[in-house]
Amino acid sequence: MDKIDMCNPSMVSTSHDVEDSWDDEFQQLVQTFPKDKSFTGMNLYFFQGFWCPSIVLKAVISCQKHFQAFDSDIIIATLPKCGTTWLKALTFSTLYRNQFPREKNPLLTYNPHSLVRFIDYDFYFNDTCPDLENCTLYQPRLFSIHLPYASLPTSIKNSNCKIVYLCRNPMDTLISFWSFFSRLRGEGFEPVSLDGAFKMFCQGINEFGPFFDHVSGYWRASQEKSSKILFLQYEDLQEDITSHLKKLAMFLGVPFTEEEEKQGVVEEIAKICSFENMKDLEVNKKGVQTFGYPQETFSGKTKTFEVPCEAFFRKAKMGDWSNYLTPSMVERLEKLIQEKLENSGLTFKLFSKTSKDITST
Ligand code: PAP
Repeated sequence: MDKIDMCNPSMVSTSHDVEDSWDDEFQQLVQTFPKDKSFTGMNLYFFQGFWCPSIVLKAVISCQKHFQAFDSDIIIATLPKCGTTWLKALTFSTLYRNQFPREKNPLLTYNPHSLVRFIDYDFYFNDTCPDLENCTLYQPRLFSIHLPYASLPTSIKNSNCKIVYLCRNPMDTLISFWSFFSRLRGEGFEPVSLDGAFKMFCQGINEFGPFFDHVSGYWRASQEKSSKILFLQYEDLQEDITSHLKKLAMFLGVPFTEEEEKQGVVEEIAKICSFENMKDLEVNKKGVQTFGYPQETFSGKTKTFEVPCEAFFRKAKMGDWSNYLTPSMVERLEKLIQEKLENSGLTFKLFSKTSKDITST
């Protein structure tokens, strides 16, 4: 098995390795796509209106061709660094709560990314047409994906499956993104400059970006199809997890019963999934998360990449951006938020430490 090492700074250029492994037909197809390098160091291709990381481009095309959604499926959709790990934990614990003993939530021993696999970064990473009939631990099937709404496999859009989307204010998303990749590059290597990261983020050049297109795509779709898409914001979950867990359970078709509410099941799930609890679990302090779904059943050469689990748990603080962004950066992003979301009805809570309390833009 080939391993793409996310912890090694050379990961930043492994996309070259990925490209070397593409067959001629694919190389030719990809040559027609505009190319750039993200501030994370990854090669990106502009494809169907978004910046697709080269390591996952083939998987994206495969899943668009072959993924067959069931009406009962639940899909978690996010941009990276918007709270994917948390949403996976919350959805897994809520949806399957009656399928394992309360004191034995698998989250206590597995990282959420092992329990809820990516369609793009896991199942289709090594296999153009994997057998996904019974691929999840419990039923109904629960998957996650980073693709923008417009690029989802058609069967996800056209079936009755449900999508839970989570976004986060762009300032904290950027800082979380930048910190994650700066840390993964390791010591002794040139740090990723925040200035450069900021400029690229504002231009929309980042994994699955532009940020605002991703968020707006799901926002509009959720307005049109509210029973299919639940649109959530990280800041709202942080402010009131209990009522959002109830909303999530209702949306998933598994509302909490009065009895469960009396027994404190909602608070129990919130606590298990809390940042404080999850970051202190042995698996998340010492474990390594492997992506690429290295199943033995997959034939031939498989590629995987690993991320230390602790990297998914940094600070989880709202408004942490105010410790990093300069006033002119803040001004530019605030203008961008206004411009991009004008008349959409969507706003972000920015939670700046420096500007009194909450800035809602
Ligand atoms: P990913 O795209 O690499 O999966 P993702 O989980 O989407 O990352 O986002 C990581 C952010 O969620 C981190 O934010 P920070 O950098 O601002 O700290 C991480 O700390 C935060 N996070 C992880 N788990 C939780 C949780 N249980 N509750 C709240 N926030 C969390």
